[in-house]
Amino acid sequence: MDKLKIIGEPLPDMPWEDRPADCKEVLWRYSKNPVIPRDIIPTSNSVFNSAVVPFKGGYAGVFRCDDTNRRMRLHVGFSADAIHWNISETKLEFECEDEEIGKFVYAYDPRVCFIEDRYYITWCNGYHGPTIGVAYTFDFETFHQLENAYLPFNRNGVMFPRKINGNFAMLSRPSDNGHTPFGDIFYSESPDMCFWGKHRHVMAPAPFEVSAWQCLKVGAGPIPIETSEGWLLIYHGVLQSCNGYVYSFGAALLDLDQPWKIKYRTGPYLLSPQKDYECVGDVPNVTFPCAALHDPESDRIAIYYGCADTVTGLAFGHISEIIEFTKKNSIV
Ligand code: BMA
Repeated sequence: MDKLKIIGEPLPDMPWEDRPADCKEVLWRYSKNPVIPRDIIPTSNSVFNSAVVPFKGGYAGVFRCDDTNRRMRLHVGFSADAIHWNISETKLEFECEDEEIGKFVYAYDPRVCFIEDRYYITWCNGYHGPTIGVAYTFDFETFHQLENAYLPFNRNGVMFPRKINGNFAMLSRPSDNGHTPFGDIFYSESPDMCFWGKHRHVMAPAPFEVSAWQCLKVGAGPIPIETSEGWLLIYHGVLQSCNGYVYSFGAALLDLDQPWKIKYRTGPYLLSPQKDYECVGDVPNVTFPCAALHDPESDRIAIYYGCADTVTGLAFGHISEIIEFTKKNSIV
């Protein structure tokens, strides 16, 4: 491969640990996982499926904190090192010009994406069932809520970090009102972050006999990373075992100009629930990535993933190795 080019701001101080000597995997886990415990704030039952970004020389995040009523809430947090987090004890409140849209029902699985001059937050928003809520902030203090992107039911709204074909672009996964035993990833564009269209199919679950970990449903994970090999998308896939759903994750490379076209897609998973904290919790056997930090210069990536719907884990890797692995083991 020609010299790989990775787009993004330098992040030399991002969280990092070298690959352990005995590790042969593409990704390896942070030795002090889970990086965020379930009870980091007094009222949280669990903190998982959360989004972190570089912010003002440190880091900010929007965290899924289910409370001890087991209600799904978002909370803002800040950190100097992206490992030790100070998470607000009060839930994130959106400001919204339209009362009907701004009426809070529930919020979960946030993603945060910096585009041009602000941070956009997308999340699974309760509006007659789950759909994709959208908001923006400049400072992680005031959040302006916009129209929901889609009709219900939808989950896993993940924005691209720049406009594509002159439009904002988002991946999502139409779903049902329950635990959705199906799910494909779709791509949509918007000229104004209000009206979404140009919907294109991106990815279906894989056939069981080809790649079983992703044979029931798939959904986009962190914000895609732009590289000279295409958009690097980390996505989750689900297998249905006799014991329930199992959530693992893999990678795909999407065409830069037509991101609904998949160039490569991993057959083997990159990470699956194997550690106790990934297998035991409120929902066993879930590894669910929602954010990644990366440093183009050092080729490093740190992936934040929810573990068993209870705590947050961190895994490390090299972008070039993930790309090489994806191309070598592609099922496309
Ligand atoms: C999905 C979402 C995620 C969750 C996963 C496993 O449908 O609700 O938030 O991590 O199920 O329970």
